[in-house]
Amino acid sequence: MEGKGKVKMRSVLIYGAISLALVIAASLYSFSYFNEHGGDGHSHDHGTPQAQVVAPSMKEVRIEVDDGMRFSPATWEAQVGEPIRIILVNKGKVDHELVIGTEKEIIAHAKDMANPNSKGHHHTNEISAKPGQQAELVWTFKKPGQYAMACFEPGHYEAGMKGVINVETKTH
Ligand SMILES: [Cu+2]
Repeated sequence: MEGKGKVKMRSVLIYGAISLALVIAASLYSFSYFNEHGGDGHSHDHGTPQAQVVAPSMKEVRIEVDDGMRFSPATWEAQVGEPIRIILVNKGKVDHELVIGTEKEIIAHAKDMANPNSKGHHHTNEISAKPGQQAELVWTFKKPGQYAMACFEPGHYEAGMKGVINVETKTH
């Protein structure tokens, strides 16, 4: 009985920590939003990423892009259930984006982008960065397998701007 109580207490603590992190992340997010978008009259909504919960211990994957139409690294590993802070750093002179998902989802997205009627359609699995800027997204893979990332700025995907993420089940 005592053991059960302990487990419950721990989950309450974890829940509290997560809520706190959420509040902090949300305020940081809105702060940076105003810094980036404030006053220039250019409000281009890229949608709110899936989650903005950034814990200090969270695994980070920093992906650099430039106008060479490549992600660096283009291949990386992740584990199922592990939240990853994906940081897209644009060192090029044109906009770049990172769309993440299964190969199927990426291809569906490519088709969607090619359809002129679906412009302005944004997803939670997508971030974009202007030249010299960076963007980030917290992402958790739910199942093992091979996933893909791609940039759908016009012509980029076709030029080879794509990558692979190998997701494995955590082994203890
Ligand atoms: Cu690109």
